[in-house]
Amino acid sequence: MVSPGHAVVMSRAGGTYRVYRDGEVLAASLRGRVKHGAEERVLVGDRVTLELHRDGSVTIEGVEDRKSLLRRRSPGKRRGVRAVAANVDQVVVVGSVREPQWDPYLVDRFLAVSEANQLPVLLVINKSDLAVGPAGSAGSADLAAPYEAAGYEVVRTSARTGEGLATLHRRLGGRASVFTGPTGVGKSSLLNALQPGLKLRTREVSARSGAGRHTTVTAEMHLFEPDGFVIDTPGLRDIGLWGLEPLDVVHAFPEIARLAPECRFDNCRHLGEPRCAVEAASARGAVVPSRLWSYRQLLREALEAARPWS
Ligand SMILES: Nc1nc2c(ncn2[C@@H]2O[C@H](COP(=O)(O)OP(=O)(O)OP(=O)(O)O)[C@@H](O)[C@H]2O)c(=O)[nH]1
Ligand SMILES: [Mg+2]
Ligand SMILES: [Zn+2]
Repeated sequence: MVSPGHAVVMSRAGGTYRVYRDGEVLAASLRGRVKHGAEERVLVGDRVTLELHRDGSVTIEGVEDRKSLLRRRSPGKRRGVRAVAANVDQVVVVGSVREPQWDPYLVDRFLAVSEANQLPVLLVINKSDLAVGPAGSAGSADLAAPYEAAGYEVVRTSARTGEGLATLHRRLGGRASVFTGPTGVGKSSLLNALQPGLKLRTREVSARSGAGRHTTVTAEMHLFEPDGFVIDTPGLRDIGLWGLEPLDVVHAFPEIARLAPECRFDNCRHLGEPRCAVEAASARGAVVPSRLWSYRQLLREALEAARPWS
């Protein structure tokens, strides 16, 4: 061995890990004793200890304690928890005004997953250049309102015109951020626009509309100059299809959770119980209908999945 050092795992392909250390990226494999149960042992974002060997090979000798863990829980028959990334500081949920159309339920679902992981969230409304479309199409300001009311920070961007990119850039410095959101909304395009050196693969404009196909296929971390890290994910595949537990859902909508102490019942789930403060707030327009709808839909799904006999 030449010199030990601390390093960060950027991606994994089979048994090979790309590890960033002191401005360079090394290919490393797992040392035998770290290898046992390797699937979960070393994750993108993990800080690891390396050994550089005389023959030029590099091995991962150990993994440092994690300060956070982004997890995915598979619903249905193949239940179980899988980790996506370690040491994440914030989740950037990206949606687009059009192409694909803004989908409040999907966006709420991504936000709920971030909340369930107790990670701070930034909401990005991309393709704002398409907001001035045919009469009747939503402007990005309208789309932002329910989320700003709930307390989320919202940034409107366009990878095409550059709108909002300076603001987003500032929010990515000095921390590790995971980009997530439906496929095709421009996650990779935004990252490329913010840091052209990344050269992430994005969907060809001319490509046939392959619904459900992801351009980005695995979670991959990149250095975000000068002092941040960004993880691009194939949104849905990595965290969109999480199974949330009922309790996760109950806490995942901040504006709804804030009202809960005023409900008649301590364990009110806001599904039509008597004297429900959330129901009352919604009747006077203080809770946005699409948010309440998403909450109820996610909670019903979670309750259904949690039934032991299903
Ligand atoms: N008009 C417009 N098009 C954009 C913008 N951002 C991205 N696009 C286009 O949207 C398409 C999808 O962009 P990607 O960056 O590949 O989307 P993605 O979210 O990374 O998709 P996945 O990797 O499949 O999850 C590409 O054709 C981009 O050129 C934008 O701000 N405005
Ligand atoms: Mg992508
Ligand atoms: Zn209630």
